[in-house]
Amino acid sequence: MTAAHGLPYRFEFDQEELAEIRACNEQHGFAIVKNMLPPGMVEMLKAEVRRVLEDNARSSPDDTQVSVNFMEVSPVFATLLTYEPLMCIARELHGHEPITLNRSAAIYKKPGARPMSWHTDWVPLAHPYGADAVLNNSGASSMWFYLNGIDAKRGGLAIIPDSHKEDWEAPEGFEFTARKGSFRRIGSELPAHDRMDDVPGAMPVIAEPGDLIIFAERTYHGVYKHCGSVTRLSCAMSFRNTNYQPGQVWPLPESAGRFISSCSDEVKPLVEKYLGIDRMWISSSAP
Ligand SMILES: O=C(O)CCC(=O)C(=O)O
Repeated sequence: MTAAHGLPYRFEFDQEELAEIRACNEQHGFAIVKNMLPPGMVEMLKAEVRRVLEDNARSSPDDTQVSVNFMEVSPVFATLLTYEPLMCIARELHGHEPITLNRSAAIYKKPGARPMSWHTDWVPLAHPYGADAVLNNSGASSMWFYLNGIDAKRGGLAIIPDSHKEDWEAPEGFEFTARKGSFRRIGSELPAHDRMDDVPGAMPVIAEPGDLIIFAERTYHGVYKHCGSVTRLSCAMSFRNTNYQPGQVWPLPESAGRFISSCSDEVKPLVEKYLGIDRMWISSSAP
């Protein structure tokens, strides 16, 4: 495969190109792996995202529904923990150190959905902090499947290559918001910039159903307005090194406990240190 989208390096890979995938994610904060999932699995996962989120989506005026513990409630998604082509990549991203499931998600996005502002998933561990700060300070890279494919017209992802570096500066003409969580035009009063197409250095992520999108926890990203006609369905997981010591954490949620108990002996090493997520939890002191 060749370089694309005007970047002077390749960022799309075949699943066997493990070292190249890892190097691209480390150097540029993202990578795309083509044809990661077979079409049958893509269809099953679409049905799972609908099963988990569609009832809420139908009864809610919100344009987007999110599950923040999708793997716990989707046995189909959990089968990917034994899908070797994917797990080879997960292990490679973590230098073949022992890894544990960090978190998972699914998103149901209706046609017409508004854009999501630019942000980084990384949150400083500055008291008071929540579960997102703990889980997004772990060196985990998100591994997303956009099951209908994505581009700039269908509520796709936009990213800024190289923005995962700690010394990365806001794009020209923009300034960071509090704690560098996002950025906005200098002089703007918006809480965060929500246009994807006018930010220097930004690019749309273009992917087919079954492609895997990897990005680092600090990489700045946002989402285009969904101008397509089909509900955008996506799901993701991330892993962290098992030796990550988060300090304070929340009590294991019941659903996470049930999920861990339901896992086979083969999968147990990947979930024994899984924390689940409790978004109501707040740190009680500095870490
Ligand atoms: O909707 C998406 O594709 C991206 C979601 C996102 O930015 C996030 O979960 O941090």
